[in-house]
Amino acid sequence: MTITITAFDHSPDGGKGLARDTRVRWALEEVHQPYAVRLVPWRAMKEPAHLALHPFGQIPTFEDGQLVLFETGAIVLHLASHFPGLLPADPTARGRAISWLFAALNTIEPPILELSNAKLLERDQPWAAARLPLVQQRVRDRLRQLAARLGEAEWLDGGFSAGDLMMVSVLLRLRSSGILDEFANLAAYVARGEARPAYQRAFAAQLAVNLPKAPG
Ligand code: GTB
Repeated sequence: MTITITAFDHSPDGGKGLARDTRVRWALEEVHQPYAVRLVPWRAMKEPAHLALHPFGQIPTFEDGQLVLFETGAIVLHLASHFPGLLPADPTARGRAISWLFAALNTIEPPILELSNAKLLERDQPWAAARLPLVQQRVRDRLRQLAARLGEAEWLDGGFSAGDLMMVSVLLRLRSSGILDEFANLAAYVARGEARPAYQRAFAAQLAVNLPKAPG
């Protein structure tokens, strides 16, 4: 049975790899599982066929036979639990890696999303300029803590894990803000993640979908 995921047919980022199918593609590449991609136009995301797979009408989804998953955390954890390569065998190390996976999604990603919202969705509000520094500060506070924990280590806890995959994916969203580069060890950590062959394959695959088409 071929694993099938869904992705935007046109990502709003034009192929920068920031839409969340990239992290799922990356996990699939790390565990060497072939997959198919069904591209979903914006309109179709809110129609019954897609809502049956994803209650919130979002991408990505994951199908493997009868199993249908949504939420990138659940998808990456599922892959990491079923195939070798993304979680250590030792139960305590495995638990810590899973903690980092959740930390990426529940502690680091929320303020980063707030920053995106403040810059894009809320920029025309009369209070937008006053609020932005507060939101930026919340991101910096979390990054300072994360940078202190990472120190000069290569990955967050021993070898590369699903926790690093998710943390790097989340931090990538910050690059255009310049805030990531204020933390040299985090910027280097993200670059190490991007340099992994599995990430490169995932990035190239999403870019192939989103590259502007030549006229004619
Ligand atoms: N918590 C869910 C998960 O982790 O799976 C969040 C899924 C999600 O937000 N999906 C987005 C979506 O489907 C696409 S990735 N949005 C449509 C909708 O909600 O109606 C978010 C995203 C979109 C675009 C960029 N970008 O252009 O830079 C980055 C991230």
